[in-house]
Amino acid sequence: MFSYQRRRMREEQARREGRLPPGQSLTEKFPVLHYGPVPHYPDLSQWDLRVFGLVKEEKRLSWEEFNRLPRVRIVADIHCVTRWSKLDTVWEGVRFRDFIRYAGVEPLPEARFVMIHAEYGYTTNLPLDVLMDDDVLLATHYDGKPLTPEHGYPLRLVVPKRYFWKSAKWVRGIEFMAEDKPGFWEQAGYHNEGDPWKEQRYWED
Ligand SMILES: Nc1nc2c(c(=O)[nH]1)N[C@H]1C(S)=C(S)[C@@H](COP(=O)(O)O)O[C@H]1N2
Ligand SMILES: [Mo]
Repeated sequence: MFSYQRRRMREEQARREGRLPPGQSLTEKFPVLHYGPVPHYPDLSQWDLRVFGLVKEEKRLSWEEFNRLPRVRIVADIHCVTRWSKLDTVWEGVRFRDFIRYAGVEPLPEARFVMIHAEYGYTTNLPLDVLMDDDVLLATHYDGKPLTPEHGYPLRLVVPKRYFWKSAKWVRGIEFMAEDKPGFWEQAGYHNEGDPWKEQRYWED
C-alpha cells in the first residue's frame, strides 16, 4: 500500500473513533512550526527555568535541578490550528503539577492564570487549572529521544487539550498571574482558550 493510502485509511479510522477534532486532518509527519529563529544550546550550564509572579518565593532552576524532578511518559494526540493532527505522540518529562509540587513552587491563592515565557519573547497564556491536568507536561523527550532543536530542545510545554500553539517550545519562564493576559498568538487574533474540540481557532470565529 502507498503511504498516502495508509494515511487516508488512518484518517478515516481516527474520524470514526472520534479522535479527529472538526476541520483537522491526520498527519504522519511531524511538522515544525514557529515564529522566529531556533535557539541552540551548545551547553546547558547557562540555561535556567525561572518561576516568578504570584508565588510565595521566586525560583530559578538549573537544568540539573530540573532533571532531578520525577518524570513520566505520556501518549497524547496533538492538534495544530493549521489543521493537522497527530495521534499517539509519546512525550517524556515532568508533569506541570508535579513540577509545582516537587520544585516547591507555592502559587499565591490569587494566582489563577499563567504566562509561559519562551526564548526570544514568545509567550502563551493558560489558566492554572488547565495546566494542572494529568496530561500537561514540561517535556524533554519526544519519541524516546531528547527533543530536537526545532521541536523545542531542551524543554517545551505540551498541552494536548489545546491547539498546539499553547505548547510553547524553548520554555524559560513560568509566570503566575491574578488576571488573564493574551500571549503572542493570542494577541495576534488567535482564540484565548484554543480548545480544538470546540474549534476555538480565532477570536472572530
Ligand atoms: N517558543 C515558541 N513555541 C512555539 C511556537 C513559537 O513560535 N515559538 N509556535 C507554536 C505553534 S503555532 C505550534 S503549531 C507548535 C509547533 O510545534 P512543533 O514545531 O514541535 O510541531 O509550537 C508552538 N510553540
Ligand atoms: Mo500552530
